[in-house]
Amino acid sequence: MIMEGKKGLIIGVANNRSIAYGIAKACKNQGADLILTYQNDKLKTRVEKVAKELDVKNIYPLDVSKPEEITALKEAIEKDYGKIDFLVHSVAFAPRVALDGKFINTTKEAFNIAMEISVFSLIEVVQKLEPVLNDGASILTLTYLGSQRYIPHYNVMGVAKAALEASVRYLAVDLGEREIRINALSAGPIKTLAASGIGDFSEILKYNEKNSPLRKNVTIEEVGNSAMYLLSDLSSGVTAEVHYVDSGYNIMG
Ligand code: 0WD
Repeated sequence: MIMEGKKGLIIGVANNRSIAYGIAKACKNQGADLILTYQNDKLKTRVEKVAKELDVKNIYPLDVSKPEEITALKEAIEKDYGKIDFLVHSVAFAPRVALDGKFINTTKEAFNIAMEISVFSLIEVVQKLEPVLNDGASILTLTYLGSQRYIPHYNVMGVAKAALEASVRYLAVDLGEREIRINALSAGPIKTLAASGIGDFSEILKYNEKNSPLRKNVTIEEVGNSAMYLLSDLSSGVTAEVHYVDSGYNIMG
């Protein structure tokens, strides 16, 4: 059991199609003790269901745009668990209008929201939760190839993911002092709630399936297993990395 004895917080489960759910399940199957959060009351029942299935004792409210909720979460973890060994940030958001049409029309408001929820949230969560992370802990965030290349409709989210990947590199140096690692997992396209906001998403899925070396799309189980490797001691020499789990699509010209 690779995750036996490890406690971890997973942020970003919206339902049982979420990438974060795939990661939670993989970690649970290998013996991890999990803590989950829910963004708001609307999503609470779904997260409760997942918590029951994965034998999770506590779920906590966390809207990453509310600093007081991040602080409250840190205090709750400290009280209920002491320290934790891994942390998953699987959260992103941009206003729907910004994920269709032309990038050139991005408004300052959409830009700021995308950067706040999808990038700054990682920095703030790590900043505020660092005291409850054990030395040698592992942090993982989720990114997408749209950070490196033009992907139709991904627009402002591509810019946000580029900033997210750069943030991982800068955080890695600060956290490395305590042997805490941080990596990004770049997943291929998967049909989730968040993905449904991206224009022509089903076309992207079909194109990737046809054109990736493995000729298939990845599943949340595959992403979950690779994520578990990055969260476990098996990857103790890996930090500041962007790891592609995309059927190899990123190498195609
Ligand atoms: O193809 C995909 N689905 C890919 C997703 C390919 C590559 C990367 N990713 C990334 C996303 O950009 C995101 O960072 O994976 C991460 C997880 O996304 P997901 O699993 O595709 O989507 P979903 O199941 O919707 O989970 C994302 C959740 C939100 O769901 P909705 O759809 O309701 O926004 O992020 C959470 C929320 O639960 N979230 C927040 N959590 C706390 N505070 C906030 C917030 N303010 N905003 C969104």
